[in-house]
Amino acid sequence: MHRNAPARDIDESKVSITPPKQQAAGVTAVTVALERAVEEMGVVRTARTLARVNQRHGFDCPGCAWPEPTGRRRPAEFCENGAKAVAEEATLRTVTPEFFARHSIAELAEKSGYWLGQQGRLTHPMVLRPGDTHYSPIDWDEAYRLIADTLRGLDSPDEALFYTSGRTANETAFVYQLLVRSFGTNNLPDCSNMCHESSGAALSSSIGIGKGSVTIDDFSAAEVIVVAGQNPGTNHPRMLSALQQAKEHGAQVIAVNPLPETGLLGFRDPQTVRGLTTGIAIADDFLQIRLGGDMALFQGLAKLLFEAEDVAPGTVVDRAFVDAHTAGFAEYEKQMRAVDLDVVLEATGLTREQLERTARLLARSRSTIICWAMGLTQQVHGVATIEEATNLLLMRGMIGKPGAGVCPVRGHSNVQGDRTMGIWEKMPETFLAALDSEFGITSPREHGHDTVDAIRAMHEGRARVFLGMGGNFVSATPDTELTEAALRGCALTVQVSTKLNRSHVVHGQTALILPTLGRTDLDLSPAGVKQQVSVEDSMSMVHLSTGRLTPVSDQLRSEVAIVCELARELFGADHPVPWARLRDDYDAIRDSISRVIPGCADYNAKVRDRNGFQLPHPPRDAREFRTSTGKANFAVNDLRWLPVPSGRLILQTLRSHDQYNTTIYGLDDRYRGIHNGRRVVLVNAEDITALGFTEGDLVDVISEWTDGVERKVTGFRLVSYSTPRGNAAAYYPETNPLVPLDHVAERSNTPASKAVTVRLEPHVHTR
Ligand SMILES: Nc1nc2c(c(=O)[nH]1)N[C@H]1C(S)=C(S)[C@@H](COP(=O)(O)OP(=O)(O)OC[C@H]3O[C@@H](n4cnc5c(=O)[nH]c(N)nc54)[C@H](O)[C@@H]3O)O[C@H]1N2
Ligand SMILES: Nc1nc2c(c(=O)[nH]1)N[C@H]1C(S)=C(S)[C@@H](COP(=O)(O)OP(=O)(O)OC[C@H]3O[C@@H](n4cnc5c(=O)[nH]c(N)nc54)[C@H](O)[C@@H]3O)O[C@H]1N2
Ligand SMILES: [Mo]
Repeated sequence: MHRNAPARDIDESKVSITPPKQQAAGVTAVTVALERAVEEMGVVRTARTLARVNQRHGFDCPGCAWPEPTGRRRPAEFCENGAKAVAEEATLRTVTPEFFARHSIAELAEKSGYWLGQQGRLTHPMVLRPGDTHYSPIDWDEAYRLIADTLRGLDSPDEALFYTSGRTANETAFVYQLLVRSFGTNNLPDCSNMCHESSGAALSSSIGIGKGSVTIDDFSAAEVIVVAGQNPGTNHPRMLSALQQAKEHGAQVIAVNPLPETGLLGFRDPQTVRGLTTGIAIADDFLQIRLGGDMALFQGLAKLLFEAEDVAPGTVVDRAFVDAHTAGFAEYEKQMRAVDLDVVLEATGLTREQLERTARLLARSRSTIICWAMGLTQQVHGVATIEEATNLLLMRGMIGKPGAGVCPVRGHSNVQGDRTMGIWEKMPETFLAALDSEFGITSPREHGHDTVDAIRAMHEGRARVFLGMGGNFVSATPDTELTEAALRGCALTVQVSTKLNRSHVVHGQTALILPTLGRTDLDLSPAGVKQQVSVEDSMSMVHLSTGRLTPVSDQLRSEVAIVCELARELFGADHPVPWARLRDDYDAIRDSISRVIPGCADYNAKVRDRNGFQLPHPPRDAREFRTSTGKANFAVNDLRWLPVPSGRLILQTLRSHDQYNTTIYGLDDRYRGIHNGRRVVLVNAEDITALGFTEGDLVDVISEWTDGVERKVTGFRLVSYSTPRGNAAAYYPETNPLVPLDHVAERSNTPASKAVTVRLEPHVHTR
């Protein structure tokens, strides 16, 4: 029924380029989604599976964290890329012990991430002992013993690192952090450290909570929606439906992006018949901004808004809101009035007309939402940029009222929930105290390592055990060469995974692969009772998710089971936490969640509500700001932007339309017109000429950093593309070797993956 996984790896010489697409979704999207699904799962499993995505009794789409509509759900509540995410997980291809016997580690290390991922679902726990050339099968119990023995043998619990990727459901996240804190460390780095950490840092200090303040319904009440640093057509396709509905209610959408992303400029809703035939332009205005120019944009707009207030006093600044609910306004006003618009124009690459037009729109709007994603967060001044976006909303009173607010659009489907459940290296004292009193443990108080610090700790020999709850740490993190050396220096690396990836191949002295159930899989307790998990979306809605597919192997265990069984082995039967009970009945976990996590009282009942329930958000619910001042804080920041050094380019590393982070679904970036390959670098035509190249040339890309280390990726094809002068774009994870570990956002320690200074050199063929 299903095709075999590709036997051959990527042949980049087959790459071809066509003009970028004018419209996203539509018929092609539906076709592509179904083809991909049928190829992986066969017809029957496809039909059964896709019908349950994001439905009330179904499972939460493992694609993105965009919320489900609160009212009537359409029969197909998923998108092309959601379907690909599901197919990737629900595939019938398998990676068995025979596969590992056939392929040595050395051989697998030569394969691309694409090839590894396409081989199928992992079926058995596997071990690689010192000196082994191949992984071999291991019993679950023996695997737990091996991990527990190694952990107990460490000089300090802080020598172990416990990573989490954002697919992990709430119940797993809760027991996982409980295990880690019971063991005695806060070393809980997660994918969020590389993702929306900057949003969390900015929003916590500005409004007292690191989460977005809008709900899905606010989109229909908004007059202006700014979408900055985000490519929803690819990464949050269902957001386009929300934007389209917002437009039907009269909203204006402004796209702020260095690239004219297809979804924002045109969209055909595949879920309506009309959408299949006629498309609409989502963005009413497109500000093609220079990389890193957003802080300047927000400051420039603030200046213009203050000037508009001078012309018509009392119409722009929401005095009542500012006086009642904010702190620091006078200083902010003073600083914004002093902003030099010429610098703003240079930093953004925009025209004065564009700036004024946008300011006029914002000045008139009675309800404004600002949405953003990685284009803003993965910048050295990402935190300050998000604070400026928030300032702009605060001065107009645009928080805590219908149709207005901050909207960081999250990535992984449960990345926000994981944080709520305690996956963070620096959870507050209130949380730790509640956890301790619920379970009779003593959580450590010292903050743990985030992702970047975890890599440093391994590299310097201060950490020796790495456990990954999902994800693909080696490929997702920056500075690939250094990170690989860091992991290879570990005594033990353990990956709890669904699919094969590079983190299984770049390993410590001893390595374990623990295969687990995914979102779509039926999860039965040892007594045969169906278990359900819960997740939180980007807008703080929590609901159940139930997998129904028969797992590809009877050896797979749920993430919760793996955590609880490991804990049992590590802590023994006398431990105060009832690990066996938590494993056997997730309701017991939820009961504890209800007592430990604020806003989760009565969790078991509320999560079973048809639409789930919404977690509290004081600014949204009551214009209450639990910050240091007790008010919303206007942040005051000196302007930062990214001048381009001469003869150099600033490179952003982003996603193609055919990948999920490090999981590569296929080799086409349909919307951008790239086919059959991924090693491309998109550069402005004038820069290609100015740098002495011709479109189609093969180049090496070398990043420049203060440490003088030469970081290089080779054999990339130059593609002429619409991006501001001095800016370039290429796909992650192929370009992660270029991102220096120390090149991070201030105050969030997030790798600045959208701001790498590079030079291009002709690629010399070596054979
Ligand atoms: N299909 C699919 N869905 C996904 C993912 C996936 O890989 N595939 N990943 C998930 C995850 S974990 C995340 S975090 C999200 C990521 O969602 P996005 O943030 O949309 O992902 P990126 O591909 O990194 O795109 C960054 C966008 O910001 C723009 N940009 C870059 N630098 C700047 C800048 O300085 N200023 C401005 N204004 N724009 C800039 C880029 O041109 C691009 O459009 O998607 C989630 N959903
Ligand atoms: N240069 C650059 N680097 C980046 C980014 C960028 O834009 N540019 N983006 C960053 C961002 S936003 C993020 S979120 C990170 C992503 O970092 P990660 O979350 O670590 O990476 P993923 O590629 O999403 O992880 C994929 C792997 O997760 C496993 N998996 C999938 N589903 C499940 C499951 O249900 N359970 C378990 N246990 N395992 C599962 C599979 O084995 C799969 O191979 O990358 C970051 N890195
Ligand atoms: Mo992310």
